[in-house]
Amino acid sequence: MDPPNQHYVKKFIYYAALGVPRVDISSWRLRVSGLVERPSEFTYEELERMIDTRYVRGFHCVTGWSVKDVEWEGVKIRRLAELAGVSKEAKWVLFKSLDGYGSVVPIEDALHEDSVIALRINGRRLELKEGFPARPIIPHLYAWKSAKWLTEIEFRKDYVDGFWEERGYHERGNVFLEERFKNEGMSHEGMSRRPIL
Ligand SMILES: Nc1nc2c(c(=O)[nH]1)N[C@H]1C(S)=C(S)[C@@H](COP(=O)(O)O)O[C@H]1N2
Ligand SMILES: [Mo]
Repeated sequence: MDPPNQHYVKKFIYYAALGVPRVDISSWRLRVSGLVERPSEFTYEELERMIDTRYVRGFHCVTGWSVKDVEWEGVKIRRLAELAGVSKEAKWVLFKSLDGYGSVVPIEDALHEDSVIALRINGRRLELKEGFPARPIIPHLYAWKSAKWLTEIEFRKDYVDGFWEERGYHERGNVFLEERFKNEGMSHEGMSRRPIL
């Protein structure tokens, strides 16, 4: 199903609103924190061994461009949540990145069976500009929710803005419901400026 008011482009437009960080994969960890019984962390190798999901989906930037048929491989967020023992109190998930970027999604969206921490795209590891080592992919939400260079998944009771939510973008961002902004009448100027390639 094609989402409303998006147009397909051949290639990704790479964004790095806070710059491309330097990644040292031997010290990198993915932490699972917040309202969990067992705060946890995973190395890149551990996550690679845990890959349990592969699918092909469209990728949709809220500014209107989409890429058709991207193949993703990753670990279900639901599984990481279960391993950490997420509390029933948790209502929101905050994704935090090495560069200081963050995004927030409702817990139901994060625990959807297609919601993964993606390590691989189109049959290979993510490249640095693509968010290596890991980024959340929730195919039915706009792509700003997919925080590149992810380091932490925080389960929370209360809502908090991430980078773009603070700048007026929607709390959930469902592509098919066109949840672009918290309020109408915003422009995409900030997000469209300065793609890295
Ligand atoms: N860390 C970080 N993650 C980010 C962004 C960013 O600027 N920094 N941009 C977001 C936006 S607006 C989109 S559309 C997608 C773009 O993914 P791409 O750069 O792989 O094309 O990444 C999202 N994740
Ligand atoms: Mo975007």
